[in-house]
Amino acid sequence: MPIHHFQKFKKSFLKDRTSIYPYDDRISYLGALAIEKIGGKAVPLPSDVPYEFWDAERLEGRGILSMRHAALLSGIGSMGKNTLVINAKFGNMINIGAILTNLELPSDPLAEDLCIKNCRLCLDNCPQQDLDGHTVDQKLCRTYTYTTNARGFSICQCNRCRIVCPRANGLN
Ligand code: B12
Ligand code: SF4
Ligand code: SF4
Repeated sequence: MPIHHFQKFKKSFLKDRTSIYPYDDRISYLGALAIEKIGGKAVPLPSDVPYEFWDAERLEGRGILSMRHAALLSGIGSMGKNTLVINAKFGNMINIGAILTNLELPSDPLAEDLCIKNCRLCLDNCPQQDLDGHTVDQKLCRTYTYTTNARGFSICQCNRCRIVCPRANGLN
């Protein structure tokens, strides 16, 4: 998302569950079309649902691809203890999209670790205490975070682990 749009709509970006991901998916789709135009094969992957795996009892899902791990390996950023990817310029306020392709593309070098060594702000501020520094207890996070507002729209009511991070907006 262009940064001036993001600054203007940050509050709704954080709460939104329904219109941001189609926006991401559209960028991946356009990227895939661009790859096919130059002769490659390309499949855009969904940035949120559908899941590849779902455990209804533990409310635990996995995407077709873990975009955070793909982002780490492609040099976009490093992983914070809140499990979110931190980019040097945009912090953890990035959403990630992915395209599978048969083009052989050179990778960027891995990014430097931006998570602050002795910091625990995200862990200590999570209202559900569902973060352990490596992973997240999805059931605890989901049941607290995802809800509907008075008008029936699906919203994210918690982003504490994202907002409290001193790297939330990058190094600037
Ligand atoms: C399921 C899901 C959730 C779940 C689980 C989150 C999670 N951290 O995995 C819940 C509902 C809790 C969630 C919440 C949120 N989510 Co979410 N979510 C996803 C989704 C759809 C799949 C992630 C997944 O498969 N997780 C399961 C596995 C991979 O995670 P794990 O068990 O922690 O993995 C550990 C091990 O299994 C192992 N491992 C597993 N796979 C691999 C692969 C490799 C190569 C390696 C080395 C290791 C490894 O290492 C991991 C760390 O210990 C992704 C989109 C996508 N397709 O990636 C978005 C995504 C991760 N979510 C995102 C966001 C923004 C959020 C929220 C901020 C939104 C909100 N307020 O609801 C919160 C943040 C909560 C948090 N601290 O994670 C963004 C993250 C952007 C960023 N900057 O990193 C993503 C990437 C969506 C996107 N397209 O941008 N989400
Ligand atoms: S979104 Fe909220 S409940 Fe979920 S891990 Fe982050 S701080 Fe905890
Ligand atoms: S709040 Fe602190 S510990 Fe958590 S991801 Fe940000 S820098 Fe790392």
